[in-house]
Amino acid sequence: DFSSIFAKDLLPANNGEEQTMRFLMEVFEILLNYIRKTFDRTSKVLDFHHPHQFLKGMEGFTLELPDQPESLEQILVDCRDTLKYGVKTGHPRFFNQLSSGLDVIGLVGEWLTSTANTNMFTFEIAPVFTIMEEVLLKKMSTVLRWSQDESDGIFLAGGAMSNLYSILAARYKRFPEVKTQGVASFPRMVLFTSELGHYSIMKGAMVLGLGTDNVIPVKCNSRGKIISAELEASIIEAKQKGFVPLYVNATAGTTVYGAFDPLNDIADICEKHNLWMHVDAAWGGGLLMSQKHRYKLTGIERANSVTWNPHKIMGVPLQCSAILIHEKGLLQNCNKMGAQYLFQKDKLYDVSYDTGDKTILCGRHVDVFKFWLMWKAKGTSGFEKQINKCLELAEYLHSKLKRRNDFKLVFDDKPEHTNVCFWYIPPSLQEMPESAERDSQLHQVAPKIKARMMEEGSLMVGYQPQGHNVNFFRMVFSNPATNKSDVDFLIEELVRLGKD
Ligand code: ABU
Repeated sequence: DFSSIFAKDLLPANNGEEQTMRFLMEVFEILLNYIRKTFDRTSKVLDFHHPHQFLKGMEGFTLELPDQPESLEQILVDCRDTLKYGVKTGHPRFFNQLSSGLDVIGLVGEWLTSTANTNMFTFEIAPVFTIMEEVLLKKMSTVLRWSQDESDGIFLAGGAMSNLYSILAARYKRFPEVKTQGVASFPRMVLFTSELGHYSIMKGAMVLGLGTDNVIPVKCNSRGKIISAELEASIIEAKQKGFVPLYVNATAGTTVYGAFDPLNDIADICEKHNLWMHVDAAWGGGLLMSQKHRYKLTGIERANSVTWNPHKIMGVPLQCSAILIHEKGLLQNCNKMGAQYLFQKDKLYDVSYDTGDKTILCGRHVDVFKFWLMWKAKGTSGFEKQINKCLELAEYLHSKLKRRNDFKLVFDDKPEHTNVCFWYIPPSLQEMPESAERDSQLHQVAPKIKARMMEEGSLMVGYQPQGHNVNFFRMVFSNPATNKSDVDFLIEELVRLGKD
């Protein structure tokens, strides 16, 4: 019973060790229970409540902050409730996002990281973690087939941030004076990206003062890949208008369709017109670990920069995202401010390991330990098996849906990544001829099913419209806990929830 024990009684309080140990053991029990439930298919993926219910407080769970300390008994209740009302993203039937799963070694890595509670800016205070980062970046560069002497990088807070850094590095490489003079002194720079690429390229252009109007979307073919001829035509047109084509973002694994752009063709165009080639492989990068699937990213070795998120299909707990730059020293020169209170040059060790000035941040979370620990525990071959399994599940779902007339696939051909996009066609629409009215009714099906699945908590899958396609489901596999039985369940559950 912790009802008369308070935070002040825990370490560093005198004689606080016993209470601290008892309290942590209780917390561990709560976490272990949650982990058990996460993998239990009879347990719900979520216990849905609306925002206003959280704000009002429910069943003794209030989010209001008190003026006086509450007992550790209440703190334990709060911990239990926080997990109870959250979403079990490691559940084998959570398919909502590109990042899912609950890797026990990764989790241990995250616990240890929080316990160490340090900052990545200097070797001085993170000696082990800064070197681990270096080791991981080198290993990832080797997987990219870049020479280690020419590669660099840093772990950042997500793929959008990594994409932003790629634009920043590209601009600095072309116009280093922009660092001191700002954009006003320079010609209008334009960027190119797939019309189906991630919206973070637009955000990057906005943040860096280039402007979203200067991001030129490039048309894709029917499978969602950039049409290289369209890219080259857009570059030539931009030059004729007097703009400076700076950068192309190619995508390896688009967010919705999972498409891979033709990287070698894009590299040829970038070389010909002297543009920086970035590959957003946040989602697709993991496939490089698979001998069977890595051919889909052929040409990535020619990129100037790559975004790769191990927190997606590699299953590393959030967050873990890297920007890799194919030029040593560029990031440091681009972002360095040399604050003397932090980056003193006369320290006792090799200060090139004070990597914090490669970023536009000051403080930086340790994202590398869990990834390093998982790589040790699985080996490269473990990641390969995990990723191959996810792709096999996507093919299994695709082949099952292809044989049914109550589902329609967005793409009939075999999935390249684990994205499988489809419509569920309820009985009332099955006999209805193609028409605007049918499309309008079909558009409402996925959101209705999604609302029912959230209320029931039996699974979670995302949906969206895309271009001329009305709302459809996007299934993605990235959770090692998911099996074929979960795919069978998904189909039957969508039929059940989709009843007219
Ligand atoms: N960074 C894109 C993640 C989107 C998703 O999980 O669906």
